[in-house]
Amino acid sequence: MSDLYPVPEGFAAQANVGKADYERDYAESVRDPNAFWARAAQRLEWMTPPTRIRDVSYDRGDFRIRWFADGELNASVNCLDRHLATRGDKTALVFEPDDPAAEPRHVTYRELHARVCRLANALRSLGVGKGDRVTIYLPMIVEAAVAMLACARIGAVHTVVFGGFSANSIADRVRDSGSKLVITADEGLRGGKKVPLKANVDAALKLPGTTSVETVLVVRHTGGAVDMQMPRDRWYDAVVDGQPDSCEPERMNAEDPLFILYTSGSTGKPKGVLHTTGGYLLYAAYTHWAVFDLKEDDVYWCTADVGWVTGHSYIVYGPLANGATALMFEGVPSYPDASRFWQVVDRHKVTIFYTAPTAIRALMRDGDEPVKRTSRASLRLLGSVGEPINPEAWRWYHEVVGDSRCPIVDTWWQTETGGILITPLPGAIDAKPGSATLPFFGVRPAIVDAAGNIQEGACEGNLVLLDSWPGQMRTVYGDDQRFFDTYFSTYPGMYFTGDGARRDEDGYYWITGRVDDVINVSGHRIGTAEVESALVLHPKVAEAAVVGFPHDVKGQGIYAYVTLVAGETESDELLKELVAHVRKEIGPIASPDFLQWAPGLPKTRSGKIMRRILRKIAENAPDQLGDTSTLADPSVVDSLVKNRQGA
Ligand code: 6R9
Repeated sequence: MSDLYPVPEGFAAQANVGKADYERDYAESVRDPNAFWARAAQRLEWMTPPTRIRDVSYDRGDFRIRWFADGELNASVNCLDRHLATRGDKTALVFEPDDPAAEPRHVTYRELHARVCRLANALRSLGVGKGDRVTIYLPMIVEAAVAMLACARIGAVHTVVFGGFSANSIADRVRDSGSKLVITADEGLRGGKKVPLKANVDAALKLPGTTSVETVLVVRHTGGAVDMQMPRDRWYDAVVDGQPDSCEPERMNAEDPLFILYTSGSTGKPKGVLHTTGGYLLYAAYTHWAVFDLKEDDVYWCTADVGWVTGHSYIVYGPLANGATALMFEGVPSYPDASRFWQVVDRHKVTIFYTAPTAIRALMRDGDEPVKRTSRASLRLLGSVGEPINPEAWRWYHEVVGDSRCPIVDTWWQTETGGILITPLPGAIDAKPGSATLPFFGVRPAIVDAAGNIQEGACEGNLVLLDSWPGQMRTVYGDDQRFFDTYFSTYPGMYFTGDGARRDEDGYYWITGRVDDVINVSGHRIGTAEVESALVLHPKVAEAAVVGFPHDVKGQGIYAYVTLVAGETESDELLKELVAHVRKEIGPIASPDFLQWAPGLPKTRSGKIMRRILRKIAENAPDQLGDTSTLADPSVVDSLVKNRQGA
């Protein structure tokens, strides 16, 4: 096959996992998962080593997912204490500020350990203990990692909320998790613009159902003015400085919760994805070491935000559990210009770089010059995550960014999976642009048809996983039934990913995108139902239908059809007001790209909105509407086609 990028020989010769290792270990991992994962578990430092390894059933009535269930450990000890003897003076985190003229900072493992211990002690002094929930709403600063690890140290369950979410979204997450404490900052800084984090928290905590929060810790970051509401609000420094810089870690069972992270699904409010301590940490660490071919001297940079799962697993837990040097970048790829990423690479001699296709596509539009004016000689491996990468962007990433020298790992996974499931191992698996290639150890993907029949050979259908892996989510926080219904009821006995995929004649997987009502906007998951609920909350909106459409840079954009309450008039002002309303309800990341007035929506006679038709109109393919004979009123379609928005 011509479009194959073989593993470069030099890379293969030094790789952590070679071709023969992959083939042998993968075979063992699926033949005898207990033996395989018992051995893998030795990567972590356990207070009580596990003797029970895999305990899983996907069957209704007998449903359980447990890994290492009699083991005990502490995640922060694994990420910090155990490195002190050998890596105490090694840089754990490099902080690159938004402003390129500001000084970067280097935090050693010893310093990070002390900072985590001080905050952990402070949290205990504020009455936070094992099992309590803590909401973290911080910019990409070192304190975000410190806060996560301090929670882990005392057994508190963190729930990080991305800084691009609004007050309403914070309130939803605080309410659902029952958080006792919130850690935020005065303001964030992105691309020179201030983000009013503390003000958003203040607004969130005025909303009903948020009284569980007793304390708000505020990191002084930009120095901007904030309202401090005493005694609820405390300056982070005032509470943390003066605490002892050692702190007894909590003994956690492997199956004790580590964190909750909210993510969008096809129905209702975002789900609280719950991950536990042992399996998650092992899976994040193991994949980070194998997929990124981690070596002691690497400088590793993942450009994700800690508010997403990629930041959890591949900025904080995986890299730090492995004793790596990880870079945290506060800013955005386009500030002050399109060369920023590569300047940061040169400045810190980054060797491994992991980003999202949307960033690559955006930078590609600015041409090769902003890349070529930098050296990038330190780079040896590139990664991609968050959405399918189109072959054109893959080749540009490979040829222009990586000077045709660096392998690319296209890593497929989800918030729910905790870590990477399908990916090339860079020293073992030849790449094909646009394919996530083959499964990681222990992962058993399959493709099923609509009826759930497993397909053989080259085929296309829905992607399922036939067995568990240690990093799998354990439940939807507070809603075991929703967990089972969402992931295990569509195809009994299998985990349904919500993604479609194709498998080629070499057994390589090509993820084709979501097959449910989830839109992937710049790698961020947004449920159409969430945007619709936000729109209908507006008093002038009677009904709304939201679909995704192909977008050159974002992958997918958001297209909203809105029917007004009788008597209300369509106007450009109202259109702007509705977009602003969605930003307020969910956050800027959910802003519709296009909003079209819909005097009527295409519905079946039983009243179901036919999104298939709305998607085709949004993507400007009115000749592909398909069967419209079941429509209650076919005339609404003509008027929608005629008034379509966008290019
Ligand atoms: C890690 C993360 C998960 C959804 C997933 C899929 C899409 C992620 C991908 C990819 C194709 C890749 N996705 N990585 N699609 N190729 N390499 O992104 O988690 O935010 O939960 O999104 O993202 O559709 O189902 P999350």
